[in-house]
Amino acid sequence: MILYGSYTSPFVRRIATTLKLYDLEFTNIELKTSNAAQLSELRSKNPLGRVPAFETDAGALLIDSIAILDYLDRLVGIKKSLIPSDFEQRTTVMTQIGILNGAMEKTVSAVYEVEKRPEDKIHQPWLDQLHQQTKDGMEAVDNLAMTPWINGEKITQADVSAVVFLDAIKQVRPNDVPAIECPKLVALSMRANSMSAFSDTYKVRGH
Ligand SMILES: N[C@@H](CCC(=O)N[C@@H](CS)C(=O)NCC(=O)O)C(=O)O
Repeated sequence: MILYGSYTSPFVRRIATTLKLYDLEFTNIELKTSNAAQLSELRSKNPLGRVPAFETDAGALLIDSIAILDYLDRLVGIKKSLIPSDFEQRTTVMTQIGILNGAMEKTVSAVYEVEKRPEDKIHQPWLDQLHQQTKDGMEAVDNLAMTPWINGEKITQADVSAVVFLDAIKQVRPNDVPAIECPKLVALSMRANSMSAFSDTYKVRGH
C-alpha cells in the first residue's frame, strides 16, 4: 500500500497513524502540492491534485481520507476497526468525526485565505468566521470527551482525528485570534503522542 502526501497534512497523518495502529505495512511517498513536478505526479493518482491519495496492493486508487479510512477499516475487520460497528457507538463516533473534519477543514481554508490570496483580497470577516468555526468544533468535541479516550476505555477514530487535527491547528493558528479552550483534547494529544503511531507521524510544517 502506498500513501501519497506529507505528514504535515493532517488528513495524510490521520491515515498514516491509522495504518500504524492497524499494524499494516505501507510506503509513504511525500508528494507536495506546492512542488510542480510532484503535483503533476500527484494528479496521476488523484485528478484533484490533493493529498492524501492512496494506492491499494491491488492497484486501486482511493482519494479523500474518509474513503481511505473506510477501506482500511474493512481491510482489518470489525474487531480491529477504529470506527465501531455497534449501531449507536458508530453514530456517536461518526458525529464526532464529522465535527472534527469540519473544524480542520475550516483551518485549512483559513490558511489558504491568507497564503493563496493577494493581501488586499483577504476578506477579514470570512477569515474570522473560519477561525471561530474551528474553535467551536474543537470545543464541542472537548466538551463531550471522556478519559482516557474520547469515548472512554477504547481508542476510536475520533481520537486519531482529534489528536492529529489539534496538533496541526496549533501549528498554524495565529496568536491574535480567539484561543481554542480544549484542555481535554490537549491532554489527549500529549498522551497519544507518547505512542509511536502518533509520534512517528508528527511533522512540523515547513520541514
Ligand atoms: N476532505 C479531504 C481534504 C484533503 C485536503 O484538504 N488536503 C489538502 C492538504 S491538508 C490539500 O491537498 N490541498 C491542496 C488543494 O486542495 O489543492 C480529505 O479528507 O482527504
